[in-house]
Amino acid sequence: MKLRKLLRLGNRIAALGAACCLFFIDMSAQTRPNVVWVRFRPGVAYTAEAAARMLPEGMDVRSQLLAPEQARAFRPMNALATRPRVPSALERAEEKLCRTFAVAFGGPILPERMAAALMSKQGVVEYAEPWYTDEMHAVPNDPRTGSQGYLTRIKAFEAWDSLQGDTNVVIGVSDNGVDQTHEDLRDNIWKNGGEIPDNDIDDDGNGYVDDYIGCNLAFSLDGTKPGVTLNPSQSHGTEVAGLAGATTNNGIGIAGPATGAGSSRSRPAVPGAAISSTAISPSSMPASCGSRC
Ligand SMILES: [Ca+2]
Ligand SMILES: [Ca+2]
Ligand SMILES: [Ca+2]
Repeated sequence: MKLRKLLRLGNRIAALGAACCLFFIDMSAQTRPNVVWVRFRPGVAYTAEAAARMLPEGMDVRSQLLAPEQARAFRPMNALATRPRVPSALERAEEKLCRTFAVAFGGPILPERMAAALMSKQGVVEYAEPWYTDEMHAVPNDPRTGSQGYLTRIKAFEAWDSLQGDTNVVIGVSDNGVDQTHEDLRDNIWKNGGEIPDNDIDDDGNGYVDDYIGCNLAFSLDGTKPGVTLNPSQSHGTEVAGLAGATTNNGIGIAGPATGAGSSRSRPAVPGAAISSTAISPSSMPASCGSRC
């Protein structure tokens, strides 16, 4: 085996080992979420525009296996030909590819179920099936991951194969406070080790009093104190913090792109960014409103 090949294999094994620390690696056939393959019946659709007209509302054509202008089957016939030419095996295969499309859809619908629904349109659909892939991807065990379509769009699964966060990264969320007790956030909340909480002193001299778990810049508006960033309601700040840094692979709720499974500085360091909250508006109103008022 050549050296370059060996190095590539070594890197792959190392990545697999690192990924296994946090994620279950599924190397069996997977289905890509929110996308299915659809092959229309002959003559129904050979362009993305024609395919889109045949699809239910809310479905979008993402790609076509083969464009007709690239297929022999669609080259202009010889004007001097006296009788129809029998398509070759290659042309027959190309014709099928030209009416096959990857189709995206939204919502928490399993690809298998969407494919079955499309198969019921037997008049126009020849077959529909999930996009199976045997690629190796890190798959967290958080039960609501399947409803996080944006993870696919930002290629989070592919990224997690190579990198699962950095304990040196702290994500700042400037909003209306965060519920730091939330079961999917509490292990990823960053704590400022240089600050003593609730003593009305800026211990680390960074200009902010009691910023042990984030910083409250709106305390004078909501009658709290500078160090109080807890917003126990299901607030906008909590949602934003979860989208960025929910604890990943803890079997609870959603997965955060930054991963993290207990990366607050009071715990042993493991991959994943931590969350620090800066309340810039009273807890009773969203940050956007606070900035306008
Ligand atoms: Ca401080
Ligand atoms: Ca203090
Ligand atoms: Ca989670």
